[in-house]
Amino acid sequence: MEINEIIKPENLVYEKPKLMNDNPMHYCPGCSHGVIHKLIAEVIAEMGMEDKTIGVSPVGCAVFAYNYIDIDWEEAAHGRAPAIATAIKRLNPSKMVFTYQGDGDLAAIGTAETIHAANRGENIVIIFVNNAIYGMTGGQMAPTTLVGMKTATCPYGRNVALNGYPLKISNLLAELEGTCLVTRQSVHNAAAVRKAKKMLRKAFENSMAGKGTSVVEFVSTCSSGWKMSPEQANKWMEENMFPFYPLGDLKNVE
Ligand SMILES: Cc1ncc(C[n+]2csc(CCOP(=O)(O)OP(=O)(O)O)c2C)c(N)n1
Ligand SMILES: [Mg+2]
Repeated sequence: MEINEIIKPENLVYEKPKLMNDNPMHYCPGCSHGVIHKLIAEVIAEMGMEDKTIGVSPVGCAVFAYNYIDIDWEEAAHGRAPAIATAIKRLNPSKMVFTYQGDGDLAAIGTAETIHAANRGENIVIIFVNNAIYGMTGGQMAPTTLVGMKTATCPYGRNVALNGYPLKISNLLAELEGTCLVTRQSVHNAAAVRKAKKMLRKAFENSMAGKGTSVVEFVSTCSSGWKMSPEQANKWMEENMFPFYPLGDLKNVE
């Protein structure tokens, strides 16, 4: 095939998701947020829910998520996304509603909102991007920071006696009656991306079927906050994050 033929959009194997617009992303090289955005955009379009989806943006690095995926969005104050999503979904049951939250947002300042929305079984999807750090504000310790992991506020490493244990909040959420799906995924390689997309779709379908709350955790990198190259960060995540936050379903009610 001639090169001009190959680069015709219909002949390309890879296509940018239709819902992702052309705004340049502000994320750092190697950041997991961009890939996760892409999966969300693909799943919404494949479900034909472009005009019926409302995302709730967080406070954190993904605060500008509304700039990149062309659906309706609502911005929430730090940690309050599940409460906002509750109101949106209850007032508009025909809409598909999801929150997008970092570990600081979901597991620190928003713990109460997260646990109670899930315990009420709100028909929403909670997308939880766990990079074990407060990325946006300069890499401070988060509830999910691993023991021994160095951050701006624990430069000698997280110390259990001082800082307590890392919080496996997805495990807590899986214990609640209101959740129907709690799964831990990642986007560090092609196989993981495919698996994550499948679970994301299941989560969105659950919310429309009225099955309760679905939680999709993404164990993620923060190369800037971790002070590593994107490649080192992926490797570090595999070696350190996955043993503590193992990938797979914690709960999947058919
Ligand atoms: C009420 C309130 N408290 C604190 C902040 C400062 N703040 C902004 S982002 C952030 C942490 C975000 O971390 P996380 O949710 O893990 O997202 P990430 O940036 O790592 O993706 C904090 C504490 C704020 N914006 N509002
Ligand atoms: Mg974070």
